Amino acid sequence: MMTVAWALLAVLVLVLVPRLGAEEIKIIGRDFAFDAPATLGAGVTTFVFENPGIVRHEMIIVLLRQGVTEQHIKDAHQGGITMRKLMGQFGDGEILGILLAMPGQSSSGKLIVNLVRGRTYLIICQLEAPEGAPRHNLLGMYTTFRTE
Ligand SMILES: [Cu+2]
Repeated sequence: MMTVAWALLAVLVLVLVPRLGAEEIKIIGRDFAFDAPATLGAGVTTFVFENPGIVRHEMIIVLLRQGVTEQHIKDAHQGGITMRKLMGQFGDGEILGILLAMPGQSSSGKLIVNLVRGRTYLIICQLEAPEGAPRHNLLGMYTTFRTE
């Protein structure tokens, strides 16, 4: 009887575990732009981050408030907005997470986000590398994606 129970448990683990963050999405952070899908499915999603560039990059994921579009974000960047102001004006809550990657490497960690259907998310790098240079988002290192 115990053997049957363990066998059932093993089957459950095999069936259920891959569903946790099953959808793995690779985001590429270049000097200075992101390659990311324009739309993603809702649900638990695992993000990995790859940096083929020559400077260090990050990818921060932010849920945007309802009604905020990529154009709002573009316009804000034209005005040289800071990350703090960007979050205050357009963010829905805190940042969802962050991954960092050294030049020519992938992030050592992954980020699991439960994406909500019908929303817009921002991916942004606001690092200042090399030091004293403009922050990467002001050089174009941001993008948005929609969920469906
Ligand atoms: Cu960057």
